[in-house]
Amino acid sequence: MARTKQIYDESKIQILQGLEAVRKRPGMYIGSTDSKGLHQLLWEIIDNSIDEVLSGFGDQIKVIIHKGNSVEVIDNGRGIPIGMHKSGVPTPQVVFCTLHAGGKFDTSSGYKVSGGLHGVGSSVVNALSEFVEVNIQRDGKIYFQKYEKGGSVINKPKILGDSRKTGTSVHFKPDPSIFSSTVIDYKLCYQRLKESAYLVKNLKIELFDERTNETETFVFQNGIAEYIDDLNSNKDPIHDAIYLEGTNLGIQVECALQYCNKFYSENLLSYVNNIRTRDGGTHETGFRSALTKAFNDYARMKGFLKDKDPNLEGTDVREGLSAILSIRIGEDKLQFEGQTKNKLGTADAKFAVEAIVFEKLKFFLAEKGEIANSLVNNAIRAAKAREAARRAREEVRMIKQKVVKTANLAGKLAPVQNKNPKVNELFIVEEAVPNKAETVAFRQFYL
Ligand code: 1YM
Repeated sequence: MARTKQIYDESKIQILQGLEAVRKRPGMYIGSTDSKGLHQLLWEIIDNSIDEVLSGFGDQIKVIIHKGNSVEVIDNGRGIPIGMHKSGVPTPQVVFCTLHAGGKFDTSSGYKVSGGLHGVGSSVVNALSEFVEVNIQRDGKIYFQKYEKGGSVINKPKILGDSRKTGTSVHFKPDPSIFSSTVIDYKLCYQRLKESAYLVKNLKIELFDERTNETETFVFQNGIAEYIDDLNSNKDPIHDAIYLEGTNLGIQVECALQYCNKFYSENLLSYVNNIRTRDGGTHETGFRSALTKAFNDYARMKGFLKDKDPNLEGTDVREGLSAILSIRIGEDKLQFEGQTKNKLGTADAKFAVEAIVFEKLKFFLAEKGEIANSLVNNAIRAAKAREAARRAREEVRMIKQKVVKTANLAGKLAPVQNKNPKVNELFIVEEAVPNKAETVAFRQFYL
């Protein structure tokens, strides 16, 4: 047997063993085998296309839901490298049939920045699919390779023809013996793809559902600034979205913020590598701290706050605020915390976000005096309201304490029965002669 053939066969056996592990415990790789897990397969493939866009190659992604609930993702990036990997296996086959420990392998120049399974996504999809068909346009040719039944290689990559374009298309059908449902949810795809298009500005994402002929195209030139406009459309925004961006400690930071008149509660959506961080983390901490600091500095510099005045607190400057914070961070620096791993733990993210948001917001406030003044006035109003509420709470606490202390009424007061403040009564019971109940006198107060 030729040496190369032997290596090829050995690799193939190893490959199948790897993918078998995924089929045995799919939950370990995609969380669950319900509809959420099913769609996770699709997000994994889309993430690879988004990574390619974020690396600077390609600007279009097309997602087609086919009639039998198979799905196809097409991008116009460089195309997966087609050459032979050092293990003696064609590179696409390594991508789709090997579980890597993490990160991309030798051919990789950059780092994976979108979410997902850190380089093993394509092989997990293959392991859990009835079939995967890969089309690669690269080096002037169209290459095709197919895998079936959880990753068995059907053919070596073959040339289908010539092409001047570049890109990758992955068509797969989730395995019904693994998933409780294999129905692809158009609405879910719509939402996810729209969110991705907001997060990667100028990326055109098309969605087409062959089952219903529904279709949609997303492209947002102004990215998350448009996202915030969309979220706040019914909240009466006070100003155009403020957009801040920069890179620090190798972390890309983007942020859009807008204050609104309606709905006072703060609304901060944060993302790390396009994945929502529902439980926040270090990036959010950095953002909040920068916001408070920038507003306080401005308020003091412009005389809104005098030396004797206390600083504005975080809650004051966040009243009525909607913000989107999106950061991109190399896999080597990624650390998640908490039970659901939805909380960013990377310490550098706090410093990077804090530095960029503070510096750029300071600049914005200095430039746009009119908006800045009205936002600072709102924050000062919030601080005053907070202080008034605190004083009122304190007063009530003091009165309660006083009443209990002076009358020592413990055990002698009962909660009021009537909720109407006009008819609430306080009975003070005086015992004229100690221990003689019949001599008890009542004094009635209207409160
Ligand atoms: C529809 C899914 O997978 N696109 C895609 C994947 C890769 C590349 C381009 C790519 C990456 C690199 C160099 C690199 C991948 N390549 C690899 C590996 N779309 C989809 N588009 N050239 C092309 O990272 O250096 C894994 S994914 F490892 F082979 F380089």
